[in-house]
Amino acid sequence: MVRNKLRGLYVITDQRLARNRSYVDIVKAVVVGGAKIIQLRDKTTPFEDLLKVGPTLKSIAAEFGALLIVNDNPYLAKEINADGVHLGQTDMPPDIAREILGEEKIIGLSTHTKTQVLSAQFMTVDYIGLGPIFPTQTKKSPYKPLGTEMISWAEAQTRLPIVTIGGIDKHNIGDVVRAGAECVAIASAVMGAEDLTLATRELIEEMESVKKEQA
Ligand code: TZP
Ligand code: MG
Repeated sequence: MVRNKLRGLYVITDQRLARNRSYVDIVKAVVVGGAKIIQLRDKTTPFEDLLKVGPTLKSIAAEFGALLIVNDNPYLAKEINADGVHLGQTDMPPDIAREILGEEKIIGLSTHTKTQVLSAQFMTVDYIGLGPIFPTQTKKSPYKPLGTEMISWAEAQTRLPIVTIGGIDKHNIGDVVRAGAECVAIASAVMGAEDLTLATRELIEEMESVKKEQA
């Protein structure tokens, strides 16, 4: 069931890149554009403020059949009844997040190397993030860009749904889909756009046109 939902465009919030638009505006704009998963990624706003806006964001996403995933913090995810949490390799271990969230919620884990991809299969995770695929400014990371070859490799190695991430935009999303990606996560190519809905829609159209080309 989770596997079926982890497809399409996964949009990661970045309020600074979105010129401080409100979360309600950001989430509305991207779900109207067709995003299927929204990740609330905010490392600076106080927990209490995210707690206040969270339930509204969850309702907006649910109204459009989209999932709301919280970055880093399973407690926030639980409190706002989000659909799940996304963890990095140095965040809380997935099995502790599972204790907090229970079996029904989604747990995602970032992976950056072949070893991390293979190890994730033995953890209580529902999908893996794979990246950075291309160079990105959004997150300082010691990991070199993996390139699209890594997508085909990972798709062949693991049964976990894969969410590709890092430096993906309308010019290269086609290559990511051609390499086998079913779910693509994007921050700056949406958050930095003047019109978030249009940017989301254009990325989805490009994904779909490449999929048709392959069919
Ligand atoms: N980690 C690496 S890139 C990224 C995260 C969380 C966010 C995606 O960034 P962008 O702006 O789409 O490259
Ligand atoms: Mg994290």
